[in-house]
Amino acid sequence: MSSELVWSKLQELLAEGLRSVGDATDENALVAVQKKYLGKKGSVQAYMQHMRELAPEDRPKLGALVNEVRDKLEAHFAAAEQALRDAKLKADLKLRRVDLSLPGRSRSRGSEHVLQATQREMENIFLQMGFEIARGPQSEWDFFNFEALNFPPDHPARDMQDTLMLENGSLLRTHTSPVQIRTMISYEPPIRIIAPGTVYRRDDDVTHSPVFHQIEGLHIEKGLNLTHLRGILELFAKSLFGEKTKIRLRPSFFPFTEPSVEVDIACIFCGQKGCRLCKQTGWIEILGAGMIDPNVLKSGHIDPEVWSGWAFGVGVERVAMLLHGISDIRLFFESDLRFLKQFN
Ligand code: FA5
Repeated sequence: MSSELVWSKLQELLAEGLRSVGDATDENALVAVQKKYLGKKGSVQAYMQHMRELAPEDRPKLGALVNEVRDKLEAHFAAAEQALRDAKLKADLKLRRVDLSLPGRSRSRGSEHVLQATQREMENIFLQMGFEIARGPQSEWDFFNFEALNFPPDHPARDMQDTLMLENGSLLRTHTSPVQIRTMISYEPPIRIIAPGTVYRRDDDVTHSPVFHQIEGLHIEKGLNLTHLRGILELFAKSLFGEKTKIRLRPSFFPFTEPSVEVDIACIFCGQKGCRLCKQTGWIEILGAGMIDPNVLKSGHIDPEVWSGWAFGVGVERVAMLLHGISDIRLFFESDLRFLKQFN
């Protein structure tokens, strides 16, 4: 083929390509045209095969011309593609009508969970009294959860708190009391801490949840006795439930305290006349407490001849139920917004 012929054929090809682009009415058609003219095996590229037939001085000209044709076609394709997209968008927008008179969609704001708020309120009371916050792990060793707290290996009190064992031999802690031992081992007395956290037990009814929260209190100082414990707990109950709130201490048993007590508050629902929530007794239990057993102080490397201490463990859910008059503990964990929103 002579070079003149190649030139004119290429010009024809360009004109034909441009026409085909103009005829393509949708994206698929455009892609097909693009492939036909510009693909690896496309018509423009095919002209390079004529290179060998040309005089050597004409060959660079052919390369330049093929490039020029390709560039022109490419620019045309890009413009056509954009035009098709614009047309599609325009048609799409035409179909949608924005009704400015409709109310806007507001985003609902999250808020603190009622249990979190209750825990914070309880913590603040003790923080104001000079207690500090300590924390311990939820997967705990038998030593801290039971052994150091004076539960002998076969003690029946372990059964009451039966819980999940983990593969590495630890367990899900059944109370926040292990933080007592961890704190005693790590700090020199005097010690005044509260330890809030999640605990786990094999419990499940309207007032007992398998996962719940406690706040442990621990005070170690010289010369402490039960009246100090009583004084602090009375102040705590009055701050939470009101100035007129009465508390009572009942003898109880915990392996790690001696003497041990269970603390009740006078029923705030019926004014002690007797109701469903206090089971007609006029009193509602909120926590366990006592003077720390000397064996426990020894487990914590503290000399019981020099130091004495008291401790308590209060249930956060129990307090929240009392504060808000809730009779089923499971409501806290169901994440039903109709229930949760009433506390905002
Ligand atoms: C204890 O857990 C002791 N560790 C408390 C303690 C600490 C005593 C320091 C002495 C010194 P108890 O099992 O009674 O005790 O639980 C304490 C409180 O946790 C209860 O009064 C109750 O408020 C709450 N509680 C116990 N079990 C559940 C449960 N399954 N669901 C919700 N709250 C619970």
